[in-house]
Amino acid sequence: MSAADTLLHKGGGLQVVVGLGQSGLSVATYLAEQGYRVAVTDANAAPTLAEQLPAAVTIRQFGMIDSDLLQHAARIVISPGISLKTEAVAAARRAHIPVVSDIQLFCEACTVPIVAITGSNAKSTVTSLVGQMAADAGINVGVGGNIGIPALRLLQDEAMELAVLELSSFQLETVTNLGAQVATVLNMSPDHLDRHGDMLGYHQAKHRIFQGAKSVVINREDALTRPLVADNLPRISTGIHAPDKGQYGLITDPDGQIYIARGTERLLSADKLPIKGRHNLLNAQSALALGELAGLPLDSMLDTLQQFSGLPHRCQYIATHDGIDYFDDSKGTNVGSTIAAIEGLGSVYAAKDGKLLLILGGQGKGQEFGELVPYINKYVSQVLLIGADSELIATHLKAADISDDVAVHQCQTLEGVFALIGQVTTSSLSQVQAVLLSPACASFDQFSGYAARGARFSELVEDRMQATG
Ligand code: UMA
Ligand code: ADP
Repeated sequence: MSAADTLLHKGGGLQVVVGLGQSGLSVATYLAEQGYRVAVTDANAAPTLAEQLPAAVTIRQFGMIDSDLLQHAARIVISPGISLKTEAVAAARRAHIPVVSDIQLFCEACTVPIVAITGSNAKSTVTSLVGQMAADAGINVGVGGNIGIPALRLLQDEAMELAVLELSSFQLETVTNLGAQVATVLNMSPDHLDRHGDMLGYHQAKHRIFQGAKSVVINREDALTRPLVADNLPRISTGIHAPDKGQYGLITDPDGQIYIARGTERLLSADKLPIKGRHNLLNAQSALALGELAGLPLDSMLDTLQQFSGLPHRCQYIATHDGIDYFDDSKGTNVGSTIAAIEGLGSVYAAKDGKLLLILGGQGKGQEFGELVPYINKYVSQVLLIGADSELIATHLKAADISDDVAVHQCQTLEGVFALIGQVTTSSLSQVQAVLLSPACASFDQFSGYAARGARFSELVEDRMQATG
């Protein structure tokens, strides 16, 4: 007899958790505490988190996503890493069994205001900034979601006054009526198309963040960040141009000094921010606008901006060796983020007649890498390719007319990159003043994640410094 046969009948209240990663564990624990009957299934035969499951969760089907079990569920809670198209899940949906994410359970139980943040890029940076702004303003804030702490774990703090959530398209695709105090889509560029099929599917998933929102923050330069349905909600915009009254933007003085501004009021000059690059000036504005709509005091938010030094693996300065600066942007996992990194750093080095050496590649996620070419042609002299999709990337770059002045090398691995780096950076023709790891790809073909890829990069920089003195 299968485990499913011993279970309750459909509708009898069984909650089936699909996937036993961090979010699956938080869901199973939460639902068991609530007194639900809970079952867990995972394609992995021996998920490492199984030993942390509460004893009350006795039905554990590992080694495959158990279709039979799913058919007996009153509700399925799916992990973000698992596609709704997975056959067992798709069959359950056809049978009209509700499929939700941990975020749905969170928003149904959460009684404090939620700041909800999504976008193709900058989510973690803006989420951390808003969280820090709230904490610095003396608010008991919970920060979680895609950033790494499953949202449901935040509910363990009963004194929490504000929740700041980073949400991925995977977490949003099954969420209804999130009801955030303030919601934003920071920016939209292609990512995860292998899961969502096309930009439309990806856009639809992201825009579920606006359902039931009480106010919104939009990016004036990116029409895809605007809610599609007309509404009269309080709305603040951000952008790189001078802002209208009540909006955020940048004002550039005749002497070149750039300020973050709200309407005509100059709030902070860009050089007071430890985080650099135009993209980070936008990120700072997004955090200010979200904070404003969540009721945070402006002066305190401006203090936070002057303290916040950024997160690891996001255009993070590592070291200077032989006159060359090394930057780890391993979190640059899609074309949009890598464009921001090339532009942000490239413009700094172009001002000194320098070029970038760019390390690209990994798992490509169905993106069009030719979109990088205008930025590469302007700011990069050497492209070193690694990972599973390196041949595909080379083909895309060529088809998009990468300049003959840019040398493209196939290196397979980061170790291969460092074997070549001395040779290409010392060539007087290369003008390389900075090495930038910003792969525009996922890392899972060669690493456990972007953090491991970034850590290996730093190790190899360190080794090179030791070896060459
Ligand atoms: N699994 C299956 N079948 C599959 C795929 C996975 O059974 O087809 C199982 C695996 O064996 C594993 C479990 O599902 O046991 C993993 O679930 P998961 O991939 O959803 O990972 P979690 O540990 O629950 O982490 C998830 C998010 N991961 C993904 O969306 C892939 C984490 O975001 C998030 O921090 C965490 O929930 C807490 O909310 C990570 C991420 O990479 C950082 N996000 C993507 C991104 O930022 O680009 C979207
Ligand atoms: P996410 O959580 O959305 O992946 P992060 O804050 O971790 O975002 O930043 C990931 C990468 O996105 C950074 O390493 C940088 O290359 C790029 N990035 C940061 N801010 C922006 C922005 N405003 N627009 C485009 N790309 C950005």
